[in-house]
Amino acid sequence: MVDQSTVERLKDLACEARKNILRLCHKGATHIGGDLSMADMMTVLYQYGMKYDPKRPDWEERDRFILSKGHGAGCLYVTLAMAGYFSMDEVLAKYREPGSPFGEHPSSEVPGVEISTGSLGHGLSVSVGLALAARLDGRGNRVFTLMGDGETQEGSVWEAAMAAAHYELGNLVAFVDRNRISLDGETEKLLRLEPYAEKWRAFGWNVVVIDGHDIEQIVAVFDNLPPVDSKKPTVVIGKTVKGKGVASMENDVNWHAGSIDADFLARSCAELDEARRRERGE
Ligand SMILES: Cc1ncc(C[n+]2csc(CCOP(=O)(O)OP(=O)(O)O)c2C)c(N)n1
Repeated sequence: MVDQSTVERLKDLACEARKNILRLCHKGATHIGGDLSMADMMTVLYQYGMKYDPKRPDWEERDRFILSKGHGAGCLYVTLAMAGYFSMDEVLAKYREPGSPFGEHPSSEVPGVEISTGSLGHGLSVSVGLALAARLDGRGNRVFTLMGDGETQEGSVWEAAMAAAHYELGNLVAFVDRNRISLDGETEKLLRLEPYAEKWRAFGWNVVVIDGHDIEQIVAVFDNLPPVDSKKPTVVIGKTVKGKGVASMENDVNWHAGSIDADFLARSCAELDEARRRERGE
């Protein structure tokens, strides 16, 4: 079991990540609701679970990460900055500037970004290819991807899910940010996904359902991953809240994307700090 000091460190980092996400949203519009819902899973991925070296983004043995829900670029840039690929100041200076690689969707020109994404429904297919290549090359790395739940309404996702099971890709781990809201409404009203875990299971996947904001539960996912040479791909369905951490944004479809002013930024950062202090019992 993981020690409490690691958990507290990760919680501090997740709080810092949310504040950085808000800073970025003040610089220029981001997909803020989904950035905030994926922040805990992304923090644990990069600060606990994944094998990589920010000084050598092309290191052959690195775990691969594909942000399939490319509109979550804001959270990805913050996560990569906090992981040491570049500085947060650089992201804030360059975000959405003409000619900058730090656009509203991630480009492979950004260090640490494996492929450009933003057109939904492709990340799992690419991840299947990368996991298969790792197997064929005899490499021991894993491939991680993160999808939006609305994104998994795309048929291409289920073709990739079939292929992953067919090729017995136990080195593939897909996270789903199950915040139950898409661009313009609730996933279950737009195109029903439930029974969601059963669907993945029926496609031959190892399924883990967690609270996607509970750091201990996310850490436990990594502590209990099946061996890299096992035969079933793993999907982690993280139950999350869109806009998590900023009360006025939570579960509000209107905050799928947007920008915030300086006053909103200051208030939300104070709200996040206060929540973290309460959590620490201070
Ligand atoms: C192929 C494709 N169709 C439509 C869009 C427009 N779009 C951007 S975000 C989004 C909603 C995605 O919802 P979800 O995957 O649940 O993301 P989250 O709620 O986590 O932001 C849509 C439809 C797109 N980027 N790509």
